[in-house]
Amino acid sequence: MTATAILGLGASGNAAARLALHQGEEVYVSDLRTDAPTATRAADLRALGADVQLGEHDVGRLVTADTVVVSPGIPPDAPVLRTLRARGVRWISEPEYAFRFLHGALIAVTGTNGKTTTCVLTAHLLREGRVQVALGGNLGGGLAPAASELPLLDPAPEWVVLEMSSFQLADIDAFRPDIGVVTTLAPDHLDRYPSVQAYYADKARLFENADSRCRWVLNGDVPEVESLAGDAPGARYRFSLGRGPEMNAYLANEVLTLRVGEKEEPLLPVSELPLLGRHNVANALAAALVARLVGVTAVEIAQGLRTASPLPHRLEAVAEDAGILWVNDSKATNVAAAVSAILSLDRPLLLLLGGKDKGEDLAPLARAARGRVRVAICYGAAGARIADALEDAGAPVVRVDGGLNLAVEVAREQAQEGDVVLLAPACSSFDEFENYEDRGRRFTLLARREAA
Ligand code: UMA
Repeated sequence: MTATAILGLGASGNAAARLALHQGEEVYVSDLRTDAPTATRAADLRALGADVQLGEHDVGRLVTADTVVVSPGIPPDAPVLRTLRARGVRWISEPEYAFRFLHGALIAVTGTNGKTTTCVLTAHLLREGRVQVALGGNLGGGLAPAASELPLLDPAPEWVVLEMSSFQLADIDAFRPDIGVVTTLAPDHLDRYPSVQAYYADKARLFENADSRCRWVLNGDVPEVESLAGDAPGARYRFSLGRGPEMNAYLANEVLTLRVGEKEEPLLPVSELPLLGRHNVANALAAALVARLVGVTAVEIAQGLRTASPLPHRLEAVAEDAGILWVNDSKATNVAAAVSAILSLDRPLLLLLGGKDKGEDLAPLARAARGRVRVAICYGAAGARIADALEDAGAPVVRVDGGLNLAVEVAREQAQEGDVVLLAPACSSFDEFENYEDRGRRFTLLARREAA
């Protein structure tokens, strides 16, 4: 019997364990956590026949396993991975494991920002074209299951749309998408990677097993995306906000337009896209291009784009009160995403910035904030460093010695009719919250004056 060991019992480990059990494998799962939700997941898996250990990892079991599957949240310098590396044990990421059993053609979407919106929109457009599609991977937030749940779907979908983070791409082996998408590229996760290059190198693994049948959908506005693809085989298609008909998806007089073959196919005017923000126009172009490559017609794509709905925590308007609009962009967990949010809204901004510092260069944030942000309210663990950077660049700053609650209180005091109070914190949430969804939910409750 094949022995499969799974490190981590979050959403990834849980799904991988169930898939391995379904394949009739001997399954060992371990997680350092011993809290109640983890214990419940462990009990459920034990009932299905897995051997689950909480509180420590048994290296002996890992070393003898045929396959070791690692959850993406376990950093490469975690003691258990250092030990495995020293013992010459190789491991794979959870989507790589899922890939071995996946039915249906695969669309894999990566990029620093825009992954989730592009994935959800792509699946929506495929459905509009009556293509049977399943969505999964890194999305989280209850939006879609982990990759390993998808091979168990019955009936199997024709197409699978998978969101892939750099942490998941880091440990692939044979993973190869039929259509691979890179939405954007900008520095991120510098709390885990030693350099931006190391982060990009993991992203570049999307192209590692490329062959001539692959099709690549690339952001034509970001030169680093083209560099990432290098000389990978396969056909290339590009989308762009700034360039014209030399692209395959672009804006012609503010109309989203496709040109995959000879013919130009207008889809719909930007003003009719029901999503806030310029970056969402780029995401829509990417998704439309993928859908067209799958065979969905331009008419169906246009119809799908008209009925697209905003995702929670991504430039989501959550309250309007006395002429003040409250916008939750808690998913803006890095500088590039926060900059994109700032540039997307054309009303005076009260911008909430802070959280756990990821060590990013804050200069682009300071540049974007200057002139556009009426007041930047800096809070949480990273608040002081952000406030220093913005002040140095001449942006108006209020320093809050506390967390999100206090920051919202200050925003409420300072907001005037016509303002937007925008949570686009440019940081992860882990200094105060479980995750960005938790932070976004709290902000929403506070904005609506519903918080306890
Ligand atoms: N652990 C150990 N040993 C260690 C270190 C950690 O056992 O030495 C355990 C932890 O206690 C934890 C588990 O390993 O229980 C790690 O779980 P995880 O953090 O990988 O969490 P999952 O629930 O499996 O969620 C992961 C993704 N999380 C991360 O990449 C951090 C989810 O992406 C994803 O939705 C899910 O797999 C399914 O694919 C979230 C995310 O924040 C949304 N992603 C980042 C992002 O988008 O920026 C990359």
